Amino acid sequence: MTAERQTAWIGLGANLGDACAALAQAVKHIAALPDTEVTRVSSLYGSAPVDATGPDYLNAIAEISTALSPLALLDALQQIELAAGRERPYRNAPRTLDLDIVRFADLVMNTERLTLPHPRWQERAFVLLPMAELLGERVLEALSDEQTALVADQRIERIEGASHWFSPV
Ligand code: PH2
Ligand code: MG
Ligand code: MG
Repeated sequence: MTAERQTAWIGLGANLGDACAALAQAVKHIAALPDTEVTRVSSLYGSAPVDATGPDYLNAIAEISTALSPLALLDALQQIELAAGRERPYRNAPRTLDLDIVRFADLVMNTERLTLPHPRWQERAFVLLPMAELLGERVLEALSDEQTALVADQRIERIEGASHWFSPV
């Protein structure tokens, strides 16, 4: 039996080393996962660290179609982070690569390892803007006034269109 494919959205971020190369390489690794296809990627964004210190981040979102379970996907993403030299000295430390599952279909779950949707995705411009690019303005229209005010203060700029920073093989 083949498992049904689901659409999921993965947040990519990096603020150490060659962040652009790390993100592009990560998309290739995600595309190479079993039973998984990268269907679209957002533009590349530059953003000031939110709730964190260190250099500016590069951020983007990859939309995938996958037959992996959420936890199998999480395991795979953590392997890709490790291969990119990811270390976790303290919470929100600068990183060579961060891969977060933002949404997995319409799944809502709350376990020790994984909370879906990502608990803070609507409080972060670096997630909201690329998600709105892929899913439309309704992503922003769904925000509360508080959330809108919160993200309005976060510095972010669109650096490159999707086709410039990532070309599918
Ligand atoms: N990731 C964090 C904390 N803060 N800020 C920006 N701009 N981009 C990130 O990816 C990011 C962050 C924790 O994962
Ligand atoms: Mg993160
Ligand atoms: Mg993470």
